[in-house]
Amino acid sequence: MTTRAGFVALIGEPNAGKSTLTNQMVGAKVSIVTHKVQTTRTRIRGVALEGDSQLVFVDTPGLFRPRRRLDRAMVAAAWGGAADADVIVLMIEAHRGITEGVEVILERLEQIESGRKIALAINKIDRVKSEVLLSLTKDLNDRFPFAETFMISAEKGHGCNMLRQWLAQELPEGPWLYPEDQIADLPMRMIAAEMTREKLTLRLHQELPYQLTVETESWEERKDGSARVDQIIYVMRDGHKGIVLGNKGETIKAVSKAAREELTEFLDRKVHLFLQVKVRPNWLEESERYSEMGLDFKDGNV
Ligand SMILES: Nc1nc2c(ncn2[C@@H]2O[C@H](COP(=O)(O)OP(=O)(O)OP(=O)(O)O)[C@@H](O)[C@H]2O)c(=O)[nH]1
Ligand SMILES: [Mg+2]
Repeated sequence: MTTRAGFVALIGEPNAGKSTLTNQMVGAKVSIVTHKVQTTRTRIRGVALEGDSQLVFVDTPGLFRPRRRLDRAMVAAAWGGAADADVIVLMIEAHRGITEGVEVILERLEQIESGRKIALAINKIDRVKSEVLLSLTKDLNDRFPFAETFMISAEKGHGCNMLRQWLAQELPEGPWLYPEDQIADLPMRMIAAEMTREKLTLRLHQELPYQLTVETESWEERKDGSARVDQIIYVMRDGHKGIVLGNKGETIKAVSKAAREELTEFLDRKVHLFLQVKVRPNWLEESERYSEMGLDFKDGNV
């Protein structure tokens, strides 16, 4: 039996649906998803099988014009993911079409192509009429020599089987890279921190989600089979701490409950989750915060 295996990088503007597609392909939630831009901060690998092929999807942070050190490190991680992949899939939002951000990505793609196949996935087709899709497909293919174009709904699953089948036969021959039953390779403490950050991002408004980070401080396996997980939410200002806690602590309680439920389901055992909020005005400039997120601090240098 000839097996195939390799890396498929999903790239695109923030909110394109990269994490949703990763989860759809894996068949489990390995990467957090929100309606807000810049949710994913580092490369997240999710593993899927198709016939004799093992596809390692590399979900990446969205590509945008970075301002802060964190933004630069995120964008560098995204392009790094693309550069290391066997196949690249550029995801575009059907209803937004060719934005200025997409133009910038297309220009840069030419530079990193180096003989690799780059496919186009027009996502969120559930939001537009089919005429829009035809002209968008033409316009994009006029601008870049995509190996193939797919029209998908990452959320609803439309077109995802065809994309997966195509990707599976594009990967190089070789042994599988992960054990058959492995679906992600992020350490559990990071997955748990991401779950909490997702719940915070869903509940907090405006800039606050971009000004906090979550770290798992300790993870204790208990004799009764449960786990005790302690996490710290770093915020930049006292005022932010108050907002994260909420009136009588109701925000943090709701976040904690939602994150605990998700973690319990993921681990299939009881979890005791403890969240603490700390004010750390300069966390965006601390290298340890970046290594905890899975980012390279130096990538953020101007
Ligand atoms: N209608 C519709 N919404 C979708 C589809 N795919 C993703 N979404 C929504 O689009 C939003 C962004 O999805 P994500 O998967 O977080 O996008 P992303 O590209 O990972 O975003 P960043 O991590 O910020 O770069 C979420 O609200 C998703 O539910 C789709 O096929 N149709
Ligand atoms: Mg994402």
